[in-house]
Amino acid sequence: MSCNAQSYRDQLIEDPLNLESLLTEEEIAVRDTARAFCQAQFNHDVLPAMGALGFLGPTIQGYGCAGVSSVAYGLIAREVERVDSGYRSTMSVQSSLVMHPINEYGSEAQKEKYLPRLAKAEIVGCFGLTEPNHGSDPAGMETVAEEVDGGFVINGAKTWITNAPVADLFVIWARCKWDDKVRGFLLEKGTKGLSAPAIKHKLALRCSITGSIFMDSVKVGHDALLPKAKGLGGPFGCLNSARYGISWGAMGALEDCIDRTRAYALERHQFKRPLASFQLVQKKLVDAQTEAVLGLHATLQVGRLKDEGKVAPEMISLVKRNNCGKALEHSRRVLDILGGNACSDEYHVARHVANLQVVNTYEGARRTMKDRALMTDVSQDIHTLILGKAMTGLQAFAN
Ligand code: TGC
Ligand code: FAD
Repeated sequence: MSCNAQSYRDQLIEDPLNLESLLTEEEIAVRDTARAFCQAQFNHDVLPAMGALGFLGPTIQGYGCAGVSSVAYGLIAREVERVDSGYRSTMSVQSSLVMHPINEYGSEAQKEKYLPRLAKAEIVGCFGLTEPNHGSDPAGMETVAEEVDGGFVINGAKTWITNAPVADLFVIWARCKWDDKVRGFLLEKGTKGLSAPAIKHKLALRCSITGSIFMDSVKVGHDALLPKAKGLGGPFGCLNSARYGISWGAMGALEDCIDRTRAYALERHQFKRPLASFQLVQKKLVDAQTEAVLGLHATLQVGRLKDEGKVAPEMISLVKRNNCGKALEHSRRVLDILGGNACSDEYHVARHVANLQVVNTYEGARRTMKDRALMTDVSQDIHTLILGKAMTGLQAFAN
């Protein structure tokens, strides 16, 4: 052991399997910048502040983006989600679901027009895939694009879209009438027939703004089409990037729940002893910490493979499924340590729990609890099916 007993114990609390030793100097610098930023005041001007630090589209090379590793991107997501999943949502939609498709599937003109402004959050973007009748099953989408003189006409509706009510740029996925293939289109705010009302009174992710999108014969030019995306692989490719970031972020939220409940358990006394001295309380903390550490190390490995160009979507499904599920399960368990204070927003853990329910749901994973009392036997439908198909070669989504 290279460190003394005290520093080893400190490390056991902060970083039990020494994740830090697996990071490059640049990744540690990005993580520290993100951590310092996230301690500062957080509000709705957060996106421009993130842009100024290079946190938006951070893995993109050029166009005013930072060009850091996927691991560094994950470390940013982890720090931001320690504060609130809603801020990470806002950030990852801008980065993974708006800048990523423009960078991957856009023309040079589209990249030059939008990426530098998105990187600084001079404009905000949103990603419209989910529809009122098609969530887990985007293949059934009803939004259609028709080619007309001078461009395209788009009709349809999207729902539960992060950033939509404040978006300047809408990445819209639509089925094209001429060949029945799904393609992406860039719609600008203010275009006739395009509206994006907010979905109000959300119980979770309250600091991110969510809305519907209605497109009533929205006419756009040929330059609105993302030329390099044809078929569902287009939107699903974006989900790989977003799901990867969420895998880091969910662990950050869980880490914050652990830090807060550990501190509370050390301070709060019952039966003349700190709560932290009771074995059942220690078990909750240890179980949660173990899952956070294992989840982080697994996601680091996926990040390294991603940076080496060796990642498969199923690897991302595996860590998205595991980390979101474990974060929800263990944040709920440690919430108990707060007793009655669990229901006060002053203690923050219940807010994380509510957020993590959504984080588990969007991007294709939703948990069903077979044993709600013990919260032990859980499954996450869509990623379970993706991994089940990989293991058996048989797809179980539909007949
Ligand atoms: P399937 O037949 O499996 O595939 C159709 C085509 O897509 C390709 N593909 C992928 N390509 C890249 N990456 C992936 N992960 C891919 N998965 C599939 C596939 O190769 C095929 O290509 P081709 O060329 O042969 O046509 O499609 P399916 O319709 O059977 O898909 C099944 C399923 C369940 C996996 C898929 O529908 C799915 O993932 N559903 C979940 C939907 C979802 O995750 N929606 C998320 C919406 S965005 C969001 O929630 C943002 S929240 C962000 C925030 O606020 O943080
Ligand atoms: P459904 O598809 O109706 O599923 C309901 C339940 O049935 C789930 O438990 C599901 O797992 C299960 N189920 C479905 N099919 C199967 C099957 N074959 N086998 C077993 N079980 C199945 N979407 C975007 O496009 N862009 C965004 O920016 C975005 N942001 C969001 C922000 C928030 C706050 C929320 C809540 C959602 C957001 N979404 C976004 C939508 C999100 O991706 C969908 O809610 C999610 O994909 C699930 O779709 P659904 O809600 O229609 O549920």
